[in-house]
Amino acid sequence: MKLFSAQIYSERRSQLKKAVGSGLILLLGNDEAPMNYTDNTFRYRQDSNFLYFFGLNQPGLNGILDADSGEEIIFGNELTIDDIIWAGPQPSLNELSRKVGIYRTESPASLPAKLKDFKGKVHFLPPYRFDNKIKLNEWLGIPVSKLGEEASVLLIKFVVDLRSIKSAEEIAEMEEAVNITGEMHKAAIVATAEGKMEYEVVSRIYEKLHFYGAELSYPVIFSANGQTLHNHYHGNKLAAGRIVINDSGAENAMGYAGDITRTIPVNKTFSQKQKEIYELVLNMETSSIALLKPGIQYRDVHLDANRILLKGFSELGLVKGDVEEMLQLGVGGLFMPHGLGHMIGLDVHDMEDLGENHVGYREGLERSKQLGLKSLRLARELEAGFVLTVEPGIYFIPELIEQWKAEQKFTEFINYEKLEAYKDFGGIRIEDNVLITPDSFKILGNPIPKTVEEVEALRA
Ligand SMILES: [Mn+2]
Repeated sequence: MKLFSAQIYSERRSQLKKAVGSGLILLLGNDEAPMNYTDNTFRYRQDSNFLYFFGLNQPGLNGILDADSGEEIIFGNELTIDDIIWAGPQPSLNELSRKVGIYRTESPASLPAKLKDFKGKVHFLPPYRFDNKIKLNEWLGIPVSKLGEEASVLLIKFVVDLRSIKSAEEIAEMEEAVNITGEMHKAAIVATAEGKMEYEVVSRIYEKLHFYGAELSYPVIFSANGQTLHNHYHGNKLAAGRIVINDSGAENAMGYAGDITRTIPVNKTFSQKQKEIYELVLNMETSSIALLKPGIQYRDVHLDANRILLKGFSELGLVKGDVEEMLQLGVGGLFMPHGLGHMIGLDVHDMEDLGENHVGYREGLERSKQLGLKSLRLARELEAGFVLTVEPGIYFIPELIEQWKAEQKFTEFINYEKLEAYKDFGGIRIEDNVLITPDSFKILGNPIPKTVEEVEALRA
């Protein structure tokens, strides 16, 4: 198991205890999750908050931090001879805990009494796994349905503050995750060909992923029906003239995520019509990235990407009228019904378990109800040390176009007649992972083919 130095974890915990001030901070690890019976489990994934503060990547652990006394304890079972028979020799919990700066371990059986006897407030984060919900319910006597609202907002806010700023060690891990992801994407571009099944190309993505000892950071989206935003079906045959969206990413050994999207022509080259839309999405992506620096609101960057889309569509004759008015009304939502990006780190949507608004919004910054803008996960002002995705897209969703047309929505702006010719177009998305530096930005990882020329060169 790869770990940062004990000092890094100790400092994170000290900062958290100091910020919370008083009470007991309870951080639950994840257990194994059964697939079809208890001992046949899904791939194990530790909770990201537990990883961040305790580093230990194994099931059966919980941690407490006493903000008053300073005491830090990991609860978990010590190895038995049965564990060694079935899982082989391994370091003891006590030895492992010392590697992350924890000098006291106790049996899981002593945790409920400790929580019950504690006189002050017990701070916990919103649970998302059912077994952890049951544990909190039993230990704290809070109904399962109330656990979300009873979670400590104070703790959530300080965890978000700490995890939002990535250290140099974390950025090195993220570069590695993006570099493995880049290899997956290059393999997919090379493997894409007319007549192949989508899953054949997906198998090349998995091959690279596993070659580098990584796991997926989220289920692969690889589809010739890229107009469906999260399309996990891989059973289509790649037909001439289609374009394929590949949105896939690696999670490296320490749990850091990459999240990259490229769009690939099934033919060896993009058609003129595809190229026009592709260049527009590329312009949205590179222009958005060029704006990134501390202090800028990501909501404004999202809007600027939409402005570029609307200007481009005006030139293509797909929309007409005043661009600023269309931007205000949310006309672009028809073509990009999602947000420009999100924070990324130990989670692909970083800290989404703690609540999207705690991560991406701030007091006075309200979430819009408009299609597109309402799905913007990150809207707040950026700070140095943030890592986020920039992922504009343009999609022609026949059902959505039909619905807006039937409702006569924005008929003064949208040329529905001309849109007919795009209903079988599919979708295009381009995504990179970007670090906010003290005065600008840095795209993480080695470059991955992105321009029309680069993608076509690799397809050839
Ligand atoms: Mn993403």
